[in-house]
Amino acid sequence: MIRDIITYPNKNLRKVSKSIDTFDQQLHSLLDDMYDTMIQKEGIGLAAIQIDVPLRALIINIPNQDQQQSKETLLEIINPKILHSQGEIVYQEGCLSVPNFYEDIKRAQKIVLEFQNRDAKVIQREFEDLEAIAIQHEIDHLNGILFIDKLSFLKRKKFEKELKKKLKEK
Ligand code: QAP
Ligand code: CO
Repeated sequence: MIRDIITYPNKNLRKVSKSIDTFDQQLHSLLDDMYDTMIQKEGIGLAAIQIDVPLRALIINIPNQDQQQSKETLLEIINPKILHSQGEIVYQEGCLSVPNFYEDIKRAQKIVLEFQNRDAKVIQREFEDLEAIAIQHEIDHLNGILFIDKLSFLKRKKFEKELKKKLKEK
């Protein structure tokens, strides 16, 4: 089922999401709905809070070389914890909750992550480049942080100006 995405400045995006301790059919439905919603909106990552559910779950699906998204490479990440970060990488990020705005953000290039899958299994794995960027972006959502919070003062002004313009146009 496709659900609605909440967008900035909806204050629920500032909630700190709660850890998940019940791995039941309801959680599986949530993850399935997140996937349907992300694909329909043409996203590559989504946190549960973006569909207004304040739980520590996120999904990532990076397209392959042919720009195709495949469910085989879908990552479902619950209760993530970054154990190590290393390196730096800059990437022009966007967000389904901040539509039509993109800006360069600096993140760790490689992370070691501990998380659970939908069956509660604890997994430790290393991620790099675009997957690592996406995971860090989505973990920020779990803590109420948006990528626009990481902009310089001037770039943040640029964002607020563009947002005002968009609101006027409607
Ligand atoms: C987070 O972002 C991310 O403005 C996921 O009009 C960002 O899926 C992961 C999107 C950077 C890795 C690198 C944004 C779609 C999708 C828009 C997204 C839009 C349509 C953003
Ligand atoms: Co986002």
